[in-house]
Amino acid sequence: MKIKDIQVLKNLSSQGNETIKTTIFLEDGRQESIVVPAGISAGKYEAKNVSCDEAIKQTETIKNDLLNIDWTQESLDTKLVSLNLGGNTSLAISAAFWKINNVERNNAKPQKFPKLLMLLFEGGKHGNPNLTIQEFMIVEESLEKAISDFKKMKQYLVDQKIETTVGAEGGFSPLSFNNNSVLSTIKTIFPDVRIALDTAGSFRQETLGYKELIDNYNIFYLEDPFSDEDWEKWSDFYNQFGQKILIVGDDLTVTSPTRIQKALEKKVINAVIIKPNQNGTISGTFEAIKLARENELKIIVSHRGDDTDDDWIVDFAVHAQADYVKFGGVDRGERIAKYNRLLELGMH
Ligand code: 2PG
Ligand code: MG
Repeated sequence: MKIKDIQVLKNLSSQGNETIKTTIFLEDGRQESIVVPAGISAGKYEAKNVSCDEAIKQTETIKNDLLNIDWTQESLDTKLVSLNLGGNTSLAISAAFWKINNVERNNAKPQKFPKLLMLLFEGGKHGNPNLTIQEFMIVEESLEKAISDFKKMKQYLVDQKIETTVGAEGGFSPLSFNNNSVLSTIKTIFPDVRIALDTAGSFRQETLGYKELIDNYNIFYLEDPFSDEDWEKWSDFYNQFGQKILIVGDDLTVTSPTRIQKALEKKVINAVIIKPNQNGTISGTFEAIKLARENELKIIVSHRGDDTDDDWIVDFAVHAQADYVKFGGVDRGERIAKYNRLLELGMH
């Protein structure tokens, strides 16, 4: 596929930050755009982003190197890596190119529904910091049920006159709640539901440790229970709970084959978050997925805290046959965009 032109513009993300919208025009007349998301609680080993202005400058500077060459995804991505660009600059080009062949707007076929991690409450850097756990999610088998459960929780908060803000990813974030009140509320409303938590590597729980949490609540998934350097704690935790729950690397593994390999060697995870912008190219992201699959890790494809209206991550998740997806609560336009795309793909 030969690229005829690349355009790059400034866009705003869901947090009002500047990001890039990159459009690729092929010689055969096809074109696709991508608006790049960013993390709020980004891991320190992620591909490094550059400022929006710098990403625009980088794109303009290198684009002539990319024109009129017959690229495959792999050859384009290899070239992008060799150019040493910001993660946002390179992912935008790589993902826009990927979209051209892989995002079908009009004739999308019904697809298998990945299990959905529906976000109910959020705290940490995403919401009310009294909630030291960043994300409280429940596992759902259908979008319809997930939406109805989200609304049920909303109704409960309204009925109880609990004032709440909306967190960065569309979850509830009541100022009067702490981790315990969230978990007991979820348990009261959904006694049998399986709960997934992302502590984003910085769990501070006054009264309960992880063991009590797992025993008292129906926790089946813990993402980043420790920081990305605490290998020993991860390892002890895996030895204790690895047979019982999903132990998920996100900031630990940053969609990097090298970091995933290290986590496998140290035997600390049985599941992994996949976020293309942590890696910087689509081929690099698929390499991470391949390594994860070969080692029987569950795959969770995820949006970002500072996301955009772009919905291509849904197509990516379906294409990657993710076991689970994380697209936030049923609130805020950039999250609804993902759920609308699931609907368009016939996944109800
Ligand atoms: C996470 C993500 C998405 P952020 O930690 O899993 O929920 O948050 O993009 O802010 O890193
Ligand atoms: Mg995370």
